[in-house]
Amino acid sequence: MLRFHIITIFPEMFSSPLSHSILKKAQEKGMISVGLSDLRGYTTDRHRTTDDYPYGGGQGMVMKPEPLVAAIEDARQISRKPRVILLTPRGRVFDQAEASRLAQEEELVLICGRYEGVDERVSSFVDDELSIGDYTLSGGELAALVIIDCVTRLIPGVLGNVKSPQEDSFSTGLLEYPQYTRPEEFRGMKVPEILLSGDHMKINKWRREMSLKLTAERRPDLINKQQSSEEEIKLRQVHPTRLYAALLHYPVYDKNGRVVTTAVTNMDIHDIARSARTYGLRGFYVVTSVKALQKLAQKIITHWETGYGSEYNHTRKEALARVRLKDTLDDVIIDVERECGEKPRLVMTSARSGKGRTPFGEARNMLEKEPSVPFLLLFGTGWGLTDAVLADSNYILEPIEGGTDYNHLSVRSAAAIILDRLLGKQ
Ligand code: 9D3
Repeated sequence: MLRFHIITIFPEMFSSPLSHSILKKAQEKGMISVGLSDLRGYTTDRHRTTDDYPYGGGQGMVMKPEPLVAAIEDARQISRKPRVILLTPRGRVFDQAEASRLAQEEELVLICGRYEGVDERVSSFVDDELSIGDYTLSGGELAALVIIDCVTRLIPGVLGNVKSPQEDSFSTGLLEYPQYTRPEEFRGMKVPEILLSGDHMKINKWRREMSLKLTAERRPDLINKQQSSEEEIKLRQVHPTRLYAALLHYPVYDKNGRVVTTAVTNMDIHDIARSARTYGLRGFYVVTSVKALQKLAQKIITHWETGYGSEYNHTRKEALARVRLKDTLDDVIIDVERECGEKPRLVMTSARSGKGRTPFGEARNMLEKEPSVPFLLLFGTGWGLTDAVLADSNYILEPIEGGTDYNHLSVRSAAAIILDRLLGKQ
């Protein structure tokens, strides 16, 4: 029996979620119990005040320490071995592994904050601080419910099928394979033949492969978290490229060598997006910090993604679906890190030759040898990327040369040629 003890100013928020489905059954079967403490019961003033103005001024209210700590001390008295957890945006981020640890406890005391936060001194009275993710909630109550739901599912006997929590997608570290039920054909879409075959060896193999493929495509960050190295190798074979490209409109040089911002062009976005799709890049970033130009780029993208253009031309929609708009190169790096769980290596492109340029053959080998490392190809507009970008790059590719004294490829032509040299079938 796992006991949850909630401290909140809104105990009524818990009634409906706790009286449905799995959580309801788990309580009925005596596998969990949920006790609710109304924080107002621990106030001592006439108005039953739980918050107050922040010292030093500023927006919003702060939860007073006295009622919270009185409620915590009361909970510690009642229970033998409680684990007291403060729910707060700055806590460690709750995940499936954390849920497994919590499921081993006897009693969990969950403290729900409200307002803009909790008096700092309350931290000294808790064992742990948890958040449920990087977004802002109005208080800890929904976070507590998320944790109760997730932890309860892991208690043996709560789910009908004892095996299911371990087969759960986050326990294997992979996303779920696609599921189908009747009818066999729906709006022209058929259930994959293999699922009707009755051959369970084949079906398991198909499901496993689909899980691997889906995870590699949509959540490569989960793959990095995985323990088993054999698993990892398989996944990397399914998705060989972790290559991204970024088209920088700032900082670039103009023809006089000054650092400027260039205009976003319709043609560059379209053509490089199509090249990116053709060569299997994970993403193509258009980088400009000028808001008006971002708006223009967004208009170009949404026209083909969701507007009239998406009906008119599906292949272009598919290509433009990989375009992502960012303010700065740093924002691009953060986005790749979020997706892959690792910062990309920066590969700069330049029309100028110079010392230490990486030959295409070498870069191609590198991408093949280290398929799990994300790489970000940087393309400059105007008269090319600045020395500051050069200094931050891990590699600079050798220039493309046509064997004449004229060397003025457009960035979209250069991008296509470079992608072919790095990834094209030979
Ligand atoms: C002004 C800065 N805000 C921090 C991001 C203040 C603030 C906003 C919202 C402080 C507390 C809250 C209420 N949120 C929670 O109590 C909370 C929470 C969350 O907002 N996101 C993810 N997990 C959690 S757990 C508790």
